[in-house]
Amino acid sequence: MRTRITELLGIRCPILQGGMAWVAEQHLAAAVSAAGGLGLIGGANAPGEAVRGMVRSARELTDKPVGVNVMLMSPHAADVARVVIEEHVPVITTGAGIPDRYIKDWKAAGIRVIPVVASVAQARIMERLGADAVIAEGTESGGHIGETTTMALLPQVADAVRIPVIGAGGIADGRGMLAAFALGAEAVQLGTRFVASKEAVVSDAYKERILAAKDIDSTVTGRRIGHPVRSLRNEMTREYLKLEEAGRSPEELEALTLGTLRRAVQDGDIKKGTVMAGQCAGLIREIKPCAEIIRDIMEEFRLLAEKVAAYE
Ligand code: TUI
Repeated sequence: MRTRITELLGIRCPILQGGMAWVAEQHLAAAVSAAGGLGLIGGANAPGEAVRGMVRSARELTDKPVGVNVMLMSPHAADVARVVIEEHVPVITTGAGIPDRYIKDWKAAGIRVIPVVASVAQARIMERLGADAVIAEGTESGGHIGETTTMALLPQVADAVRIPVIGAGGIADGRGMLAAFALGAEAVQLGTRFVASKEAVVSDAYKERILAAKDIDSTVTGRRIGHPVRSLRNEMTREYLKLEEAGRSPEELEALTLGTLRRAVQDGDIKKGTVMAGQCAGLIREIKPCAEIIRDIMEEFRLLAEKVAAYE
């Protein structure tokens, strides 16, 4: 299958894996890339040298391209920005900010740069800065989110920019992918679906919690402090929302969640840890290998596209 994104990235299937903190390490990224999509290593809050290690490990696992997501709010963002150049990483996605300080150097190094945006204004800025494409991420996503739904955001971003657009937020199967393409996307990015994969190095408790999730099981913390994060409802989110409602300070609320994503991902503490996941968690019923996830999505996309095309 060919779109401007498959051509730009040299991949077989227009499916990217989100650069999720603590989850998107070398095993997951390599598995997605080996299966024909684009796997990414999530820089998150990791130091540059830790990211370098993951990039090199991924290269041992696959000869297909693997990208890096640079989380711009990280204290190590500048460090990671330099390491990706030194390591000749072919593709960078960015999140939680505008990569204006780095994009020139990345482009000069021949790197494809694909920022995540949550609004039309951000998409226009990224195009002006020289981005190769943008990922329009709706509020259905897990983790740090914007306000607008994928359904409304994607076509407005597609109308606003000439560079190709990748759809993200709430997509977990071929139906979601076809919908995103109808809205103007030339690829999709999936996060939650790949957390519940065989290769993700994530506690069984976290994966099982995604399988058990219903449509209404996620909630958003941090809206009042301008830092909205979507995760599955548990003791942690209840405590957070209670304190947020009581008007506690941003510092106190930040301190409450410190280290809690790692606790859920690695230790399997899904009660007091933070279980970031998108609204599509309720669609996911089975842990599958990444190759099967991608194959099933592509097959469903094709069958459904034919079915839709047959309507008069
Ligand atoms: O970045 C994400 N999702 C994330 S980052 C993350 S790490 C974290 N952990 C705990 C608390 C906070 C963060 C977890 N999930 N998605 C991409 C994304 N980027 N969503 C929204 C944005 C975004 C936000 C602002 C992009 C650009 C932007 O520009 C800033 C501005 O001033 O307009």
